[in-house]
Amino acid sequence: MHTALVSCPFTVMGVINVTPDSFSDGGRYLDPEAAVAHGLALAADGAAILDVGGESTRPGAGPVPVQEELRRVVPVIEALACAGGDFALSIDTTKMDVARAAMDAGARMVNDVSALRSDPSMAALVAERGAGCCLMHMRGEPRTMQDEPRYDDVVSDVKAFLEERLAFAVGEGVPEGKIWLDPGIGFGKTAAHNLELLRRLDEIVAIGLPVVVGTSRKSFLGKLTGGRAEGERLPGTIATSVLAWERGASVFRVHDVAAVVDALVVTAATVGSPIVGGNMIDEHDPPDPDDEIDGGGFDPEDEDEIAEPAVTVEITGLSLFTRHGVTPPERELGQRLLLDVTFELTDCDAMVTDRVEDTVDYADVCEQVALAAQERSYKTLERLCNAIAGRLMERYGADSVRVKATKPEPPIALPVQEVSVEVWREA
Ligand code: HH2
Repeated sequence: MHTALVSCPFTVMGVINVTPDSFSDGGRYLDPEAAVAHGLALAADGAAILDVGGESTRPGAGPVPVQEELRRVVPVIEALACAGGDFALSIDTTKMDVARAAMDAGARMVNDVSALRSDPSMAALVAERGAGCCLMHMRGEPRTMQDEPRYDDVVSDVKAFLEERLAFAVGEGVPEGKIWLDPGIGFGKTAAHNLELLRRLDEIVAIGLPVVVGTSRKSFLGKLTGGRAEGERLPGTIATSVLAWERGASVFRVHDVAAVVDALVVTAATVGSPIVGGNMIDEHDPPDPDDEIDGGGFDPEDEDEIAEPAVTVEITGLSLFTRHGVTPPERELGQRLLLDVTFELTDCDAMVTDRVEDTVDYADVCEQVALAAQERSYKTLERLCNAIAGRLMERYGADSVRVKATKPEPPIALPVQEVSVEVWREA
């Protein structure tokens, strides 16, 4: 079992192609037993989602009849759901009948490379089942998509397409919090288009939903490296995944899970969020006994304990997308939360000096709250609030911190406007 030493602010989706003709691994997992064993190995390597597909989308690929696609994917999904584990199952299909059977068998997410265009009833099915959904950009259809692809501006065109598809899905009843977006690397795009999309991925990320990137083993990586074959494109897959993470992508659909997870863990640890006051946060660190120096009790001789003027900093309504929840799919798909934080400082020189440098930077506070909330997934709002409180105390030397997390329209049977949890900590 792969165990990372730092928290992982990303999700890796392992590819299971139950096909005879997929571009990089066609025929290897056509046998259901081989596909299931492969899926379990990918999960052990760190894949939080297993994406099972029974129809190749490689350029020039023809359609697979629905009965054949069902025959390929359903037994594999059933067996993986039965085997269980800390992963969610996704079905890579454009057909509603396949998506429905896959969800009956245990899939919780539909990865539709047509972005709900191929089958008009797909959106309603996804909404009705409360499933997650990945909307991907593709120009045309696999058979013809690589015939001289042209765009006015590939990034703006892809972004407009994804925004339109997002509005459609939401209009059909799929909650925004269940939707991921994917620029569709290699789907009706030249190598230059793919590179432009990766370079300017932040423009797609700006839509505000989790962005999926699938560069794994794709042909533009071969072209860029002097014609490397599919099996030799892992360095390119890693380079593009790391770059996409740095530009804001959060989900990576890959064949070589272990290597990509390692690369992203190291990247996140190096440039990412888990740094506080110069120290790497390690959940396994024992508490520091020096924290207990003051044994408590009021001592009138102790200047530190004489009441001083205090400053209260309050930030309300910070809207964030976080990965918390009780079930693995909830944690993988994430949900929107509103956060209110209040903290008290006795040591705030700005009260006297009136210098901006002597107060806290509110933008930095919001950033710290977002980093603490998003750097890993939590099962409970209590733990999430506590992590934020700890981060604020450590960074600003706050004497007390109050963090409130509010979840609008919680998924419970009775009509409730919102639920919230508040955690209060004192130094
Ligand atoms: N790429 C492939 C298939 N499905 N889904 C999403 N969301 N994003 C992608 O980039 C993507 C995808 C193509 O890869 P693969 O499944 O390995 O190949 P094939 O379609 O030939 O089976």
